[in-house]
Amino acid sequence: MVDLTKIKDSVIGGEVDDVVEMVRKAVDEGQSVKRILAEGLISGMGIVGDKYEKGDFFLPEMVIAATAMKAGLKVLSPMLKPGDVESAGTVVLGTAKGDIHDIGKSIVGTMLEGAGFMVTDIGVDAGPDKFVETAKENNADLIGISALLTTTMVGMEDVIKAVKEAGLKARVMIGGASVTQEFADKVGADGYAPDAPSAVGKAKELVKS
Ligand code: B1M
Repeated sequence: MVDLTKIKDSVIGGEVDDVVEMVRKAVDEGQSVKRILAEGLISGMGIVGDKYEKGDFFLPEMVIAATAMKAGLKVLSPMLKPGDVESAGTVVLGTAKGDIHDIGKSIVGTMLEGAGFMVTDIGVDAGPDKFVETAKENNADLIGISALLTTTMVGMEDVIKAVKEAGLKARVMIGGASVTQEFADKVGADGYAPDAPSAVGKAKELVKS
C-alpha cells in the first residue's frame, strides 16, 4: 500500500513524477480518493506554506511544489466528478483580481462538480466585470470567489457590489486561506467556506435559499 505521507513528502520536495506515480498507485489500490487528496496533496502544500512563512522555502520551491500538487490533482480530478446526475445548480468560480493562486479554487470547483454542480471556471486574476458577464451568460445560481492574499481579498467586495448593481439572482460565496467568516460578513458575501468540503455544503444551502 502507498503510504500517503510519502505523497505528502514528494509534494513538499516538488517531485512531480513521484507524486503522479504514487497517486495513481494509491488509486489503483483502492485507497480513498478524498484521503489521498487531504492527507497526501493538501497536507503537503500546507507544510510548504509553513516553510515559506518561516523562510525555509523561497518562491522557486513553492512553485515546484505547486506543480507537483497540481499534477497529482489532475490524476484525481476525474474521480471527484460525477457521471450523469441532475444538476445541483450553476456556479461561476474564479480567483480574485491580482491573485494567481488557483490550487484551492480548482479543488473547490472539482468537488462542486462532484456534488452535481455545473461549474464555469473563469481562472485567476478575475475582476468584477468577468464575474458578472460570465454569471449573466450562464444564468448562474452562485458566484464563488477565491483569494489567498490579504491584498486581493479586498477586491471581493467590488465583485459583490457589481453583482448587486447588475441585479443578478446569483448568491456570492467566498473563501481562500486569508478569508474569514468575519470578513465575509463585513463585505456582504452571502456565504463563506473554510475548505472545499464545506464549500459544497454551503453552495447547496445558498442555491436553495
Ligand atoms: Co503564494 N502566498 N504567493 N504562491 N502561496 C501564500 C498564499 C502565502 C500565505 C504564503 C506565506 O507567506 N505563508 C502568502 C500570502 C500572504 C498574505 O497575503 N497573507 C503568499 C504570497 C505572499 C505569495 C506571493 C506574493 C509571493 C511573492 O511573489 N513574493 C505571490 C503572489 C502572486 C499573486 O497571486 N499575484 C505568490 C505566488 C505563489 C506561487 C505562484 C508560487 C504558488 C501558487 C501556485 C498556484 O496556485 N498555481 C503559491 C503557493 C503554492 C502558496 C501556498 C504555499 C499554498 C497555497 C495552496 O495552494 N494551498 C500559500 C501558503 C498557504 O496557504 N499556507 C501561499 C493549498 C490549497 C489546497 O489551499 O488555496 O487555501 P487553499 O484552498 C483551500 C481553502 O482555502 C478553501 O478550500 C481549499 C481546499 O480545501 N478555499 C475556498 C479556497 N478557495 C475557496 C473558495 C471558496 C471556498 C473555499 O468559495 C468560493
